Amino acid sequence: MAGIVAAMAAWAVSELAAAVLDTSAPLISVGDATVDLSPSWLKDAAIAMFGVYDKIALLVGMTAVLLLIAAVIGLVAMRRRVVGMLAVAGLGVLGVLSVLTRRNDDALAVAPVLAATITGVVVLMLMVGVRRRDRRDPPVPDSTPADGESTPVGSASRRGFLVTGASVAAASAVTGSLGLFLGRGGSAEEARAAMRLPDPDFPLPPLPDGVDFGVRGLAPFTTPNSDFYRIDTALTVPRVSPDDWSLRIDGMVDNPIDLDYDALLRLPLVEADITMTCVSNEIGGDLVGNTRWLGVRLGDLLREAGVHSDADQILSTSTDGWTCGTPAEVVLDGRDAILAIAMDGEALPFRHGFPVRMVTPGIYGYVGSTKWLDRITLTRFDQEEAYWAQRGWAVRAPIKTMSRIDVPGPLENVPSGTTTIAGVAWAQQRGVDAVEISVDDGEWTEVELAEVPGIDTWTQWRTETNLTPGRHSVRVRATDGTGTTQTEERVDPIPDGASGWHTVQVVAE
Ligand SMILES: Nc1nc2c(c(=O)[nH]1)N[C@H]1C(S)=C(S)[C@@H](COP(=O)(O)O)O[C@H]1N2
Ligand SMILES: [Mo]
Repeated sequence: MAGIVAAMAAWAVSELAAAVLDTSAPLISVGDATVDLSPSWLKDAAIAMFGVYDKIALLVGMTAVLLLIAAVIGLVAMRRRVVGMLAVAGLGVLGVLSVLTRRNDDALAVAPVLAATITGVVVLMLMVGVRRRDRRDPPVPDSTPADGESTPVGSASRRGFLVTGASVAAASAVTGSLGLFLGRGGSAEEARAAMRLPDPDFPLPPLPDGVDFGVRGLAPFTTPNSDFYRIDTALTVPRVSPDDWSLRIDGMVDNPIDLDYDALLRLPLVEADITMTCVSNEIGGDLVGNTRWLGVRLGDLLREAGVHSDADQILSTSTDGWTCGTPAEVVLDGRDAILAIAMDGEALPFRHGFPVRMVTPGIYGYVGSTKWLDRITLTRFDQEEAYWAQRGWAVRAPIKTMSRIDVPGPLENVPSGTTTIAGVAWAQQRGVDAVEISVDDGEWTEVELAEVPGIDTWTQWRTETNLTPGRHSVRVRATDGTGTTQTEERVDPIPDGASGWHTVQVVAE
């Protein structure tokens, strides 16, 4: 109990210190460092087991482990005070190290760890001291033998210890909650809520009427922001206020650029319809979403900065330290690579990168779509490696042509006779020219395609087919704007995206 109470107090003080100093809470930094240091197989297993709850699972597991360590340190400290204190100091050093590896640009982030360590030592000494006093001067019990040696360690003799422990725990709960409340990023929330989106200087025409078949169960052409998939390494969603946001573009450029949020909004604002896709998306998976983005063309900014001809990588960093390597030629080739401030007519949600993120059409998210953008440095692939490149993923990763069956769902029962089959297909930067389906390995037949606003979005497709009663398999494949048909060869997402044809089994009755 001494150890656990000391850990609670240390946590509470660290949260409050982090909130007051406006830096990151040590628990989160330690969690982030744990994620970074974990081998890929462990991360994959955690994602497979906990799905979108993987971050919560990590925090719960980490807290349990820390409390266990704290309890052991408490027990040790009761016998050997110095050893207990040294153990707490050791944890402090580990904390400082993990904070430094995560927030090397923010020396203040060390302060909450130091505050937590000192608090841990003080509370532990206090608890040990009280326990020793309880033992030395046991209250004289009236119903137990008066023989000191055989006095059972009863509740009365623990009173001082229990009262102190409960008080510290209660104070910690209040302090910690206050810290969490203050550190919630309230100013960023208010700023986002109060924001009025500027009108685009170069608006797109409204979406064509025919982009959406409106088939039930088929992914809508525009993914609502609330349904947009989220993939990132951030344990807590960064909450950066536009007032605190600025971007530096430096490295291999003639004129480094510093830009705050207002200056960004004064640049020409464009709209772009772009379907974003995660490289981890499995065949038939839903780590893909489409929307209309609002932002500033990154290529124009880079031309203003004057990119050196031998710089081939745009290394972007997010406020939480994640890095992304984008091929310079991709952003400079004229496509709609943008610094986005809004999606689907709304300021970016915090989960999707508020206040500013990159969106680069045609390449997977991990190589072109940095959220919570902080810095852009022009460099070379042979000099610097970004986060996922360090972990074995490809450096250049154009999105592969892919098609998916949404209707009917897997193993869904459908009425026999005429049945609707529908889905989406994407081949960003090339466009989708045709989609075909094959029932029970029969002939490929072309299906109807919905309209699209450009080559960077997915395309809905549908057809009616006749199914006899019984079980059937339906496959789909797309052909992109260059005339190349999606490959049948099944490969896993790592290192540069899954390929293969999506097949669903359906039962007609
Ligand atoms: N800061 C930051 N940006 C990031 C990531 C990240 O981990 N951190 N993940 C990338 C990946 S892998 C993808 S697929 C897209 C997903 O963007 P979304 O969560 O808005 O859908 O964000 C990219 N941008
Ligand atoms: Mo991704």
